[in-house]
Amino acid sequence: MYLLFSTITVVTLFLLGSMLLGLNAHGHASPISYIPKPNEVINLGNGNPPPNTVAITFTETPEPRASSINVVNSNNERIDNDDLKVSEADKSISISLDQAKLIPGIYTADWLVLSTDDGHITKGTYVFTVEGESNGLSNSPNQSDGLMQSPQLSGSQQSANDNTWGYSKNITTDEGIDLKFEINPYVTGQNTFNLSAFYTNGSAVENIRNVFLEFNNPSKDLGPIVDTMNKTSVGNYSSTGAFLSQTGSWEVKITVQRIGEYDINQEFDLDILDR
Ligand SMILES: [Cu+2]
Repeated sequence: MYLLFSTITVVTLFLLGSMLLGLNAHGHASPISYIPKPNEVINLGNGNPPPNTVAITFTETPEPRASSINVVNSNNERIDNDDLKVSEADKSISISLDQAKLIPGIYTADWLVLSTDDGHITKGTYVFTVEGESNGLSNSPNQSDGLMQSPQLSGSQQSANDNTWGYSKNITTDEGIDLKFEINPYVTGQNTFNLSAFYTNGSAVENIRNVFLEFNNPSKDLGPIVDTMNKTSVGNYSSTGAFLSQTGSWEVKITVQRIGEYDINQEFDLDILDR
């Protein structure tokens, strides 16, 4: 009896362990490809057609009744045709876009899928940009006609040059690391983000594995939009993208992943004005 009991216990524990390992080992329905791509800039001026769908392919099959894509313009107006299609064979979901509404601008795609394989929900947000001179509504960063007089500059904001407003924030962590974070220009649309990490004695933080940015705009139900910054030199990271796709209050989260030490996490809010 005792032997039988322990055999059953061992088998049960083994099965339980395998299930737990199995659940941990796979990544739910994770996106593996996107059309358009995250952060893609589609230039109509080069003869490219505007995108007619947003399509995302996953590692697992999405459940049609519990999956969605929403595509909004920078005024938070939906520009898709609310005709979600799920291809179980391709493990993909897609939605068509209203071509009449696809003027040059920044578009945010918000998706949610329920995996039929394990019942887990995953969701995410990404941004793409349509550029073109055809109708004078371009949001191209090179155009200056959308930029107005100086907004009320507060503490950490500063004027970067005649055409753009920059944002700069300095944070010193408890362990004596100075983080300097900059956004240029400091308006909606394509921005350059820079982060430097130096010890207060002036030497660069060398053991950085990755720097991630995460953006959320809860009042407009956007995000998390995540980005991995590129290393430009020791201690210096940069990335470009239209992550701040709409005006309003955004939560920014910076994660500096280090080799052999804890992550550095910083969170703060931004108020983004229109370009
Ligand atoms: Cu899962």
